[in-house]
Amino acid sequence: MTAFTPTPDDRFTFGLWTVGWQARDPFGDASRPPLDPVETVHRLSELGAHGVTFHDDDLLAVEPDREKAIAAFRKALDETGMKVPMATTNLFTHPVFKDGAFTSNDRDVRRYALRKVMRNLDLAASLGARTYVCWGGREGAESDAAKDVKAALDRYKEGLDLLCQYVLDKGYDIRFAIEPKPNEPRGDILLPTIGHALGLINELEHPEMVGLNPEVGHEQMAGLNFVHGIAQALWHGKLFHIDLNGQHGPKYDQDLIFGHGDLKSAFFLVDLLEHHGYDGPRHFDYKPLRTEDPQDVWDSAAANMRTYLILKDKAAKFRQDPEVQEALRNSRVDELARPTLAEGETWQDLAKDDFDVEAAAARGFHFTRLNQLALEHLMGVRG
Ligand code: GLT
Ligand code: MN
Ligand code: MN
Repeated sequence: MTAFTPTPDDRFTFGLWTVGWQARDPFGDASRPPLDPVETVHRLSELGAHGVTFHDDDLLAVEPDREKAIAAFRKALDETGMKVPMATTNLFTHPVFKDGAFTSNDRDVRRYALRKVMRNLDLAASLGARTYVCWGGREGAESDAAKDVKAALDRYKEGLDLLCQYVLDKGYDIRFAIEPKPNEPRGDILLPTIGHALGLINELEHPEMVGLNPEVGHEQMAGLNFVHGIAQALWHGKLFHIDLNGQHGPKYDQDLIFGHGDLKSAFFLVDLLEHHGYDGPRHFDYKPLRTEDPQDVWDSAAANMRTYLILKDKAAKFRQDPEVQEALRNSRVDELARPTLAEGETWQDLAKDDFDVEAAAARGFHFTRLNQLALEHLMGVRG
C-alpha cells in the first residue's frame, strides 16, 4: 500500500551498525558478509529513509584507510541526499575498553576514550550531525568490589563536562544524548535507566547540552514502561533522540524490528511521539535476525519503517474515533490536565471542600473500555 511507503519527510534513520551487523553472537560466528557503508547509504535511500548514523569505527567496515572511507561515505551522502543527524563513538568493541571508557579504573584509558570521542566529534560536525550519542555499554562492573560507583560518576561527569566544553570551544552545533541500558555487556551498567541518566544530567556543568537517547528494548529489559519513560523525558525537555526497536520483556537485548516485540507498547509509543511534540529523527537501532540473508536485511529495514507508518495511521484513527473520544472523557483523562488548585487558591481553600469520599470511591474510571478500543484499533477491526 503506497500509504505506508516512507519518504525522507518521515525522518527515518538507521545506524550503519544495524543493517551492517554480521550477526556474530557469543555462541556463533558471523552469518553474513561485511556491508559497505556506501551500499547501505544507497539502499536505505532507495527504501525512503532520511539518513544514517554511525560510530567512528563503522565507517571502516570494508575500507581500513580512514580518509578514503570518509571520502566514499561523503560521496554516497551527496549522491543520495541522505543526512547524518547523529553520530557516536565505539567505546566498547576494542579490549582496551573492557573496564569502560569514561569510567575505566585505568586513567590512561579514560584519556584515550575522550580523545577518540573528540576526534569523531570533528567528523560528526563536518557531516552536519546535531546529536552525539553516548552509550556507555562498558561503563559498569560485575562485582561491587570492582567499581567505586561514586568515583565513577565523578569521572562520568568530568568526561561529559569536558566534551561539552570541547563542543563549545569549537563552536559546533551539537548536543549530547545519553543512552541508558541496565546490563549487557557489563553485569551492571552505570546510568541503567532514563531516570538515572536524568539525575546525572542535572549535576553537569552544561545540563542544557545533554539529553537522552532512550532505546525501547533497554528500558523493557529492566521491566520498565517505555512509554512512561519517554513521556517523562519529553516532560523534562530531554528527548533529544530515540532508538526504536522491539523487545519481549526482561531478557537479553533482543534489538528486534520495531513492533516485533511488545506491539501494544509500540502503538502507544507512536501515539505519544506523533501527538506530543517529538520532532527529532525516528531512529531504528535493531539487528536483522541472525537467520537472515542479505536481501532479508533490506526487507527488515523496510519493515521497521512500514510498521511505524502503520502504527502512526492506527494511532491517528484511534484519536479521531468518536467512541474513543467519548471513552476518554468518561475516563476523565482530560481532567488530569486541569490544575488541582484553581487560580488564586492556596492550601487553605482545600479545607473548604465539601467532598463525598464514599461517592467518589464508588465511581468507576472505565479504563477497560478505553484499553479494549485501543486493542481493537490495533487489531484492525475499527477505523
Ligand atoms: C550498540 C548498542 C546500541 C547503541 C549504539 C550506540 S552501540 O550497538 O547496542 O544500543 O545505541 O553507541
Ligand atoms: Mn539494544
Ligand atoms: Mn541503541
